[in-house]
Amino acid sequence: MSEKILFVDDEPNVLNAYKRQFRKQFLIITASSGREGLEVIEKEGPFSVVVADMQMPKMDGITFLKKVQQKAPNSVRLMLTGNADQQTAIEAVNEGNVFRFLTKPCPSELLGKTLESALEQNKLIHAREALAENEKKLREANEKLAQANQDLEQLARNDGLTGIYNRRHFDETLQAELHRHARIEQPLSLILADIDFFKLYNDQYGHQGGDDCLKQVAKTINKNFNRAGDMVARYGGEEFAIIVPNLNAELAYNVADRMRQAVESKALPHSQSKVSDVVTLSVGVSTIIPNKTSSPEELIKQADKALYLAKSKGRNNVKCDTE
Ligand code: GH3
Ligand code: MG
Ligand code: MG
Repeated sequence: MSEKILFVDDEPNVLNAYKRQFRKQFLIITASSGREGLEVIEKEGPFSVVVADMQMPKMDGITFLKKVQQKAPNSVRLMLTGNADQQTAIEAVNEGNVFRFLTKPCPSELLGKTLESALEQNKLIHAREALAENEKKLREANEKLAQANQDLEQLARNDGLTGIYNRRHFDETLQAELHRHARIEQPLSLILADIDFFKLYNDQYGHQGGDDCLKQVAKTINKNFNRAGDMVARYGGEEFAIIVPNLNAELAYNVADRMRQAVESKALPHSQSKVSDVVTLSVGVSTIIPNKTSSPEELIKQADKALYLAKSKGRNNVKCDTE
């Protein structure tokens, strides 16, 4: 399809001359006033190029082209002017309202060449717009990708039910913390917490009830550990593991017992428990100042032993591996 060009001039002879000159190359539409020109743009736009005479009654060429700029900013605007108005025309170009101006009478070859470069300019505008649109799409796609990666990472690190860290992330962190504490020669503690009589809880309140209970307990435990470096994870089933850096055995016992009390104070009813009428935890704590040969298994085994002791000594209590 040929390019659409709008000529606006108050002299019918001039408009006819333009038509004759360019109708083979372009689709030429004409209007005899600024007002009519704006109507044509509304009905038949968009135009690649709009050419206006400067001196027209009622609405002059500059006012008209400024309106075109607002209405259809992608149309490239040209102005034809008599010698007397050159200064105004130059200002219009400098202010960006008009792409080029030509003096009247304009040799047809020059007008033809100027129309061609205006059409090039119009293509450039469209290409730039398409580029910006593509860049926007690319940016949006990148943002989505980054979000998806972040979600994936979180899925890999977090437990689906409770939202706290999962066993995999716990294993990695414990290994790293052991190395770090061997280097700084500081004690590292591992706390294992297990819900008392949870099988009976499930039997009484159903699996969904059990899941809700696990969520509540996980939240309560997580809130209890908020120092930098503390890490709470779901170790499996109804067991939770907490890595606590830089505390001696006595202080580790204290934070573990504070957690046990926090869960008990939450007062989640557990009618079938044999130690309480609310949900309670048995807790085992192990603390070591690791050396280069210390392994996670060692620390876990010690904490597990302490937890077993807590179970056998009546549940709803905290035991250390030193006992
Ligand atoms: P103890 O006081 O000695 O710890 O007894 P317990 O009943 O808590 O321990 P046991 O290991 O016998 O049972 C644990 C129960 O936890 C059994 C299992 O069905 C339940 N469980 C494990 N994972 C989930 C879970 O994701 N959701 C629910 N609802 N229950 C779970
Ligand atoms: Mg258990
Ligand atoms: Mg249990």
